[in-house]
Parts: sequence; structure tokens; C-alpha cells
Amino acid sequence: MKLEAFNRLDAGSAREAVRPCVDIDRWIDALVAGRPYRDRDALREAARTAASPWTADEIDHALSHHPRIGERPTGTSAEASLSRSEQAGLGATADATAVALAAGNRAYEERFSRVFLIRAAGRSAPEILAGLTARLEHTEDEEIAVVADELRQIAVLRLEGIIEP
Ligand code: 2AL
Repeated sequence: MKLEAFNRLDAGSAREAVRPCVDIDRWIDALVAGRPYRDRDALREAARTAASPWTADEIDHALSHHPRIGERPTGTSAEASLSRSEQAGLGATADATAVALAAGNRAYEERFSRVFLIRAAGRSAPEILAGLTARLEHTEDEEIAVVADELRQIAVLRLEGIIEP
């Protein structure tokens, strides 16, 4: 959708257009209320500002929408198709890397009691595995800051994919 069209949509349709970016009402409301945007830089800035910071509850809620890395969703929702394309770099993952990612996901969930989240778009499987391995060493405070930043990156990238210049 063109930015021009997004600027003119009724509020309900605008909300549904951006919901697949991240299902957090406060963020969606801020983005929709901030219209009209003069260009995509202004839209991106509003998206970042509304995502800084997330609350702990918002992060928990958003994570429930993200499949594990390596487990690409098969559904037909806008979110599922975004996640599939973000994880496209994992397409030809070597068996050993796939096994290590699955083990890393389990270790992460045991350590932090949540799904491991990383902005997958533009990253290869070995890069994601290296990130996962390094993040297992984090304290909770260090790690929650990384999660918040990755979630922000995913939301902004998705928004840029949905709203064209
Ligand atoms: C995801 C996802 O669905 N898209 C992305 O960039 N990362 N999932 C995840 N667990 O990190």
C-alpha cells in the first residue's frame, strides 16, 4: 500500500493494515493517530518512537505471535507469511545447524522462559545461531533489552514492507 493511501484510510482499516507488524494496540493506535505522514522517514520515526520502550507485558504478548526460529509457520495469515519470508535465509540450513538451532531454542526457553526472538530478515542460519549462543550468556536485564530491540526492528521492517513510498 502507498503511504498516500495509508494516510487516507479510515482508522479501523489503517489499524488492521499495520497489525501484522506487531500486535500491540498501544503501538498501532500511536501509528494510526500520527497520520498523515509526510514521508516514510516520518513514519519510521513514529514507529520507532512508539516502540521505545515496550512494556514487559507488551513484549510477552508480542512474543506469543512469533514462531520459533527454524519453525516456519504454514498458515495463511499475514503474520505467518511475513514470518516465512523473514526466515527465508534459513531455507537451505545445513542439518547440523538446524539441530543446533533447535537445541539452542530449547536451552533459551529453559534459561529465560520465553521464545528466542531475533530479527531474521537479512541474517543467515549461522549468524542466527551465533547470536543465540552469545545471548544465552546474558543476564535477564541484558537480554530483555536485546529482545525489545529485535522486536522493534521486526516491527519497523514489516511496516516498511507493508507501506510503500
Ligand atoms: C521471528 C519471526 O517470526 N520473524 C523474525 O524475524 N523472527 N521469530 C523469532 N522467533 O525470532
